[in-house]
Amino acid sequence: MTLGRVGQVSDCLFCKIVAKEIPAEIVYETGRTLAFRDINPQAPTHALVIPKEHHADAAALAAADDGLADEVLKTAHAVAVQEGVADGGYRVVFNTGAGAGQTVFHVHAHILGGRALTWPPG
Ligand code: IU
Repeated sequence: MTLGRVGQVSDCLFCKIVAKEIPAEIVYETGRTLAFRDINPQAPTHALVIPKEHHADAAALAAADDGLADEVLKTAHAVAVQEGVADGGYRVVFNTGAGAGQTVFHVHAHILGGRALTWPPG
């Protein structure tokens, strides 16, 4: 990987969204997090919450141990409230590793809501 500006990786798609180099429909932003709509929504509400700083997956984010994981979760809930799905129930999913379906290796929480969500997930 190539390191670009501090905390970002030049060939990472989500770092490019943070840098506003490629467009995304941003729905919420804090100092250290960004939320935007998933381009291939799996529910009426489907947003992704990312830390602006690059961490490959949830394990790497947890290991950073500097409060950033907390901020990602707080943003996730704020997005659910803003989108009107908090009362009806919503799901926060971190696919972690290719075997779990992770395809973009900049950690992201999927926020899914607005329909009945079944268990177990596929
Ligand atoms: P995954 O957990 O890594 O599989 O999720 C990646 C998500 O990123 C997936 O739901 C894509 O639809 C989504 N996404 C996006 O919103 N914008 C993009 O430009 C790309 C992927 I590439």
